[in-house]
Amino acid sequence: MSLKKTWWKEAVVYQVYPRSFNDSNGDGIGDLQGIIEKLDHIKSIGVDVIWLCPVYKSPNDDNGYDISDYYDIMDEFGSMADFDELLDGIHARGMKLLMDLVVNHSSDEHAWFKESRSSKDNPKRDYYIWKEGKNGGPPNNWPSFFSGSAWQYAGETDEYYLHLFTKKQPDLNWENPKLREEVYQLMRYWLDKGVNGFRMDVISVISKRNYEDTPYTNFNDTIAHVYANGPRIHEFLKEMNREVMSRYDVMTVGEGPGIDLDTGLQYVAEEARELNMLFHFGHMFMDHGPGGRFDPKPIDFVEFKKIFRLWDEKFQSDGWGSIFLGNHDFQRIVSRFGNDGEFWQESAKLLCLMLMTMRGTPYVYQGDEIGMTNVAFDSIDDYDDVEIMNAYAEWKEQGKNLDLFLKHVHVNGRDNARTPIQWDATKNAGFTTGKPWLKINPNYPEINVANQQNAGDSILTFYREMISKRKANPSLVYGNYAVINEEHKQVYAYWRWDDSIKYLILLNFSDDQQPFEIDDRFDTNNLTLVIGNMGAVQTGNKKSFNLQPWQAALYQIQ
Ligand code: TEU
Ligand code: CA
Repeated sequence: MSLKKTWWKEAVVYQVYPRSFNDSNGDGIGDLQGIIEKLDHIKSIGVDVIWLCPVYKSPNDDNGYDISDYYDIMDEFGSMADFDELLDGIHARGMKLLMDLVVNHSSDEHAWFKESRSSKDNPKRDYYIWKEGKNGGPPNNWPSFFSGSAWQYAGETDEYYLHLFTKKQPDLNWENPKLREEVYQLMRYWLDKGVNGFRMDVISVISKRNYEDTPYTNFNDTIAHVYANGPRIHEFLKEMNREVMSRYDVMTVGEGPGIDLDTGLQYVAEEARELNMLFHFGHMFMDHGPGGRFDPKPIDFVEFKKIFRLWDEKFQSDGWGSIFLGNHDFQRIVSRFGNDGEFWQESAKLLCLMLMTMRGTPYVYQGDEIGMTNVAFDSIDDYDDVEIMNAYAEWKEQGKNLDLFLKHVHVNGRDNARTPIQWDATKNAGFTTGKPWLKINPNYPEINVANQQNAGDSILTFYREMISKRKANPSLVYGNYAVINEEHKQVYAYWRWDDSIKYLILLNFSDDQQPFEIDDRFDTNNLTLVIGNMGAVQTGNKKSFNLQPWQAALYQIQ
């Protein structure tokens, strides 16, 4: 049993990527008034918290993850008055708001960086990380997450600055106490406005090690052992908690590339007084080969289940987990982990039932509640994501096969999750009256909110029903977890239980019928189907089941 009960453990979170959510003024870009128009839709799903991706002023080199003013709203998204109206609208509906805190780096157009780069001795120089080059090149061999070197030469002072992401995202220097105080001040500003917490962007990499070359060729190893979990990370997060979070009733979730089972608990243990929970990436990077996202390898389903078990074991008596399968950085869940063709509806519902029956706070990414799928644009020119475009340029420069690259983008590119939300079957899926900033998935006439809104068997209806079941059964939140026959290659089955109630969850992650034998942890002679995506599972006797393709069921054991 997890220890203390609290609101953010019992919450279901809905992630909004504003640029693609809803456009209210016809400029083709989603905005804050557009979100306000759709708050009743979000509320209708039954979620408690909205995680809002960055809305601060930004040149949008990385769609808002490059912030040029932490105290103002991006022009394309509206004004601070719009933000205040949005926050009031969220609170008026009994929901809470998490902002996206991006403080590993700022934009190179931030006033701090403009001053910092101008000379070697200005007060803001050490807000960023500057090093002399070596042998006519960058200070070391660190690669950027977004292709190329993690260093950019700046002629004004004949030095290089560090940017783990794009060259327009210079890393902030957390060794500098003045910079840290700037961050705490901006955090207080938003919390004093009534914001209820933060999702903290790549928080695992804010403490840098020495600047030795990375010895690793596999990028994930460089992330884990060179960039993440640096020497002062816990000191910084404890200071941030002491100076800011401890003074508010807030929820914090740290995005933690490179955080693994050996390091995870240090960030979220109750006594650590750092963060409430984490996004780890064990299951999200497992199909990334040595070269990262565009060097894909198949998902190992047994490994997928093992990762969930190991993390659940890690947090079973301390700390807390997040449960997510997708977000704005990964392809659509029904395309990645389900079957977005023949079994689109069944598999979308199966993934929902999994998200809502695990121990940890579940996160729903915008559009997954209607089963939005990957998209396959014909040309690289139809794509926007800087990670895609930088990698494309690198493949081109290296003379690699660009048709193959486009195929990888169709499968793994982040823009799969960034096509505009499909509200209805009218022009531009009801997202905008203008030209959408990114093309809309051509399947919007078939997949949209309007035609699922009142359909009893729709994915949207299933999300609403499933989330209400989770909220009505706190044992699904705090109860124990034990996987059944983890080695089975197609079925994911597990028990959830506490002193008062026991559940059996059966998920057939395959296109074929699957006979499945459960273990005898509990007596299953008297099962009640709580919810399923296609009615009750056929059963030979009370221990052997015959699961239809993509069948999902939550049973209560009487
Ligand atoms: O993501 C960091 C991150 O880990 C992912 O970007 C992922 O590692 C990357 O796509 C490589 O495959 C956060 C934000 O979620 C992302 O949108 C930003 O681009 C990034 O940080 C920089 O702020
Ligand atoms: Ca707009």
